[in-house]
Amino acid sequence: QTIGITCVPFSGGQPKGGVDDGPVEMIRFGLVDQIEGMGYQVDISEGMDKYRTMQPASDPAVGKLKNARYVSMAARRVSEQVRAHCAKGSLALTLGGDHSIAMGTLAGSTAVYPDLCVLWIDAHADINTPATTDSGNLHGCPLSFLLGLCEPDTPATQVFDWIKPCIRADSLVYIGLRDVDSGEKALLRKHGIKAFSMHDVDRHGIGRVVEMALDHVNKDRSRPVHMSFDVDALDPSVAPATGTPVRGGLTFREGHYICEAVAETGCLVAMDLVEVNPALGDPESLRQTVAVGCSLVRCSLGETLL
Ligand code: DIR
Ligand code: MN
Ligand code: MN
Ligand code: MN
Repeated sequence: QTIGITCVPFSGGQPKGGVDDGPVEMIRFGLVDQIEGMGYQVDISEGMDKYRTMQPASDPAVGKLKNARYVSMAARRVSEQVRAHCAKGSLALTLGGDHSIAMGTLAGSTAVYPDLCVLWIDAHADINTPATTDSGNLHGCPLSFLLGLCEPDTPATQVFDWIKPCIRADSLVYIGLRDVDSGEKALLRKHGIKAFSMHDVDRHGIGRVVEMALDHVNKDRSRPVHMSFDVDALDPSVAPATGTPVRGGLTFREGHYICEAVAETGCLVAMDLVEVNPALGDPESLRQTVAVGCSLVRCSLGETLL
């Protein structure tokens, strides 16, 4: 089995610099050697500087959306990389970068696996539309584009016209939510999207939550799975170096348990590990967050299965 890695040093989906250094720090930490050490081939597609150089000279707000053209171009490039990895039969591993790049990873993976289901592990729902977003940060919006929930025929949909709706509402499930905007709550309700918040993790335990989540989108464990893991799903005591930390998150073990359970299904075809921001916090916070990011990836590839 080959792991096709796409590094996406990109921060245009939110205002804090540094998240574009997430991939290089995870690679520097030894992630490629670690994955090869598990017996996989690694196919790492391109250098690190492509995304920074594609920023348009002028990118005025599109409605409320910030850096919309830049995000669109970057995500489109990501989609081509991920699609190519999946088409070769590799497991597509994407290292971010902020979560707006998931517009690209999921556009790419669903092009090859139209029937795949999505596990979104995050403190946030990332489903704001161009109309509901308060911040205008596109890392809070990728799912609205992928699910086709954006208001039609607006300037925003024109900038992102290459994204076709590719995920059905009943093929998406969340784990870890605890900071969801009111407009997002309305969308989750309206479309009947299944979400396991931290309240559900407290009530049922992570084992039961993962089982219920997989039962919802993948009852007989036969569909391909794309797991998009925002490191801010973890508690800030476990993953401090991230742009929008929220108290009361997943413990170290709960986060790893999710990855192990997904590995156990044997259905994983794509994974994103995003929002590691090495510029935030002291050197120890950075080391801890990079280390936990790498360890989540390894667990998702089956490291701790006996
Ligand atoms: C908020 C925060 N819902 C927004 N989202 C974040 O900006 O749309 N996503 N931090 O990762
Ligand atoms: Mn988040
Ligand atoms: Mn985020
Ligand atoms: Mn996110």
